[in-house]
Amino acid sequence: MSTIKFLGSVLLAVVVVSCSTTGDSQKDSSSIQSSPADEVRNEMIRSWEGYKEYAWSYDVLLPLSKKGFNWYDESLGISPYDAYSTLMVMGLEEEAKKIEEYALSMDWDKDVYVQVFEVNIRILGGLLAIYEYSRNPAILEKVRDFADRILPAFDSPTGIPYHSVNLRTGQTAGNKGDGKGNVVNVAQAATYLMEFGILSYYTEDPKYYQAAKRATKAVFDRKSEIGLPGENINVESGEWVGMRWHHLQAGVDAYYEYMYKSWMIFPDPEIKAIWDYSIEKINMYLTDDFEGRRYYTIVDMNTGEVLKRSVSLYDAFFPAIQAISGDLEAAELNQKSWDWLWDKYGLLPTRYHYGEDTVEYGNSELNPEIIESAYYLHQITGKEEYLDMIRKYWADINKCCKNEVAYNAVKDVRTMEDRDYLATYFYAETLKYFYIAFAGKEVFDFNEHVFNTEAHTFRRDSFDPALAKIRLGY
Ligand code: DMJ
Repeated sequence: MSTIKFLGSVLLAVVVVSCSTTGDSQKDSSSIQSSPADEVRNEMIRSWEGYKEYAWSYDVLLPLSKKGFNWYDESLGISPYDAYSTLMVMGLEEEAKKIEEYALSMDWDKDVYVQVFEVNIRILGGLLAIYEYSRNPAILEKVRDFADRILPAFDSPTGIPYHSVNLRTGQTAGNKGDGKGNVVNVAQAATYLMEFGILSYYTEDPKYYQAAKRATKAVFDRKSEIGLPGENINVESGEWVGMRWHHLQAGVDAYYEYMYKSWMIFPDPEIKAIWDYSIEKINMYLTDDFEGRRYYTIVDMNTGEVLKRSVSLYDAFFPAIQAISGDLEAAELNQKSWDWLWDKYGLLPTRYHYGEDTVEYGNSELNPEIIESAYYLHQITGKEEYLDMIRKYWADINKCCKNEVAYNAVKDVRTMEDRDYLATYFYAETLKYFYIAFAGKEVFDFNEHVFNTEAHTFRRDSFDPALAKIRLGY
């Protein structure tokens, strides 16, 4: 653990200073830490000040060395896109306005290859959230410009996007790093229905949603005889590559998440049919009740045989989707297992082999999924136990991972050794879910919103179902 851990007595003073530097005088009373929601909000202010002071214009904050880091040769300035909707939800409009101006000043004519999946959920999702809140037509033009620069990636024989695309030239590239050529995982192949649907709705141009839908169908249509997709697919041949296994983990997760969530705002019957079919297969083959706990496991896509009793912290998104799609019993059982694993280490390890009770990858980037699911369950069931879980997660994250500037990842949850990194989704998701869980319905009404997979927030009533049918072309 870092030697520069935050002392309780110092907290209030730092927060007061931070609040006064944001210019958001409208809610400065929060500098008096009267509630957990205020505490989270103050930590957002402090952590955002940390990014601005040490890493502004970089993609990511390195909070221990106090500098910035870029994903590529050129910065995309990702963190602000991820911070915007959280600042808005917290009522920090003046800070958010600065990000709107920053977004307007951004020139996307950059000679850089970007990962289509990652920039879609973070930058396109973030830009759409800026438009959702501001209704600034110039922002919509920025969104369209950015989307048109990544759209060439979908021009493949299967309709599944290439791994990366050059923002200036539209040239595409496969995932060369793994030596497999034009290969993407299922999440990279088909996590576009929400952002592209929202963009089609606002621009009244169906081409975005149609590209996203074609990609989702391309994956779904290649399911095995027992109805399961694989994990990695060649975008040109449509062949499954590597291990023929299936799971709900990173590499697949948001494929399922977007089927259900996009249908919530854009009731396309074809997508609903894909979801209905898929959830039945998940329940049939992936469900694994092991030593009294409910898991969703790794199986052979062709036979359904369990290949490895292992989970990753990303899979903790699933209780949220189970809960919102109506399977509360399974959602609660599943969340119990995640909470049990959290208690074992005081954070979730990236990968845990529950069959052997061993940690496979011990690192944590303070990922949001377990908090997200506890939040959904609290909202949907009203049970206090889920709020208690969230209180515990907040206390533990503050214990392990708070530093002088913001928060940091850990190299291993067994040692809590610090890692000098703060993922951009800590701003978009982790702090947002804590805040809205504590702040309650008056501040943020769960039933009125839908979240993209990076937790960018959209009002459900922004999208009229009859208009959606026309604008998205289904
Ligand atoms: C986020 O970037 C998104 O939620 C994505 O879908 C997978 N998980 C990370 C955070 O863990």
